[in-house]
Amino acid sequence: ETHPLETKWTFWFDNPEGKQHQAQWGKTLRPVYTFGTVEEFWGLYNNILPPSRLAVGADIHLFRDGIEPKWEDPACANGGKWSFLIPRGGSPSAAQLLDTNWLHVILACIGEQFDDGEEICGGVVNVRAKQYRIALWTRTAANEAVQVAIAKQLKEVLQMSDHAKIGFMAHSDAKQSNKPKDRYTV
Ligand code: M7G
Repeated sequence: ETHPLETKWTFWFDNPEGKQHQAQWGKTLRPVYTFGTVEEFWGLYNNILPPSRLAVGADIHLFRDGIEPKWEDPACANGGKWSFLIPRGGSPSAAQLLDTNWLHVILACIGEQFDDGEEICGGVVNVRAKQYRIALWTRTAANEAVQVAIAKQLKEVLQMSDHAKIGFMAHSDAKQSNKPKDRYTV
């Protein structure tokens, strides 16, 4: 017996070497696996490296089928992302926290745990030298109420404390500024 997901989902990876020049962003970003059932997901998940094992510079994206993990995609163009950092700073638990949080973001996305599933484009992990970043990309940056509701659910899914803050950045703001500011904070 198989358990179909509401939509298919695709993992995308980016090769850190392709990103040395900003002008090339996205050139090495590739879709690698698409799955449509719970069983296919676990088969894949058990055979790919967790994000904590990837090289600095790597990006993993899990996006709803048909949406490219780029600001330029029509589904993302007016959207933004909720994101938070996990500092690496020598703490062995950072890797574990990353892998657990990422799995929970994946399960919340593919299991359609957000009230407004239409808003959810996908999730991203950026592996960087000093920190990891996890993000949830959504469609409608201008709709504060919807974004805030999603952030609250995300914090519940990740069992984040009320003191921990996550910020929302609109892609249009990220495009226009080197130091973009968060639109919303929860
Ligand atoms: P990042 O990889 O999200 O953060 O973006 P990082 O600072 O931890 O590496 C780094 C840079 O990549 C951005 O400032 C943009 O120049 C470029 N970039 C990132 N994304 C997600 C996009 C995108 O979707 N489209 C375009 N054109 N550039 C992007």
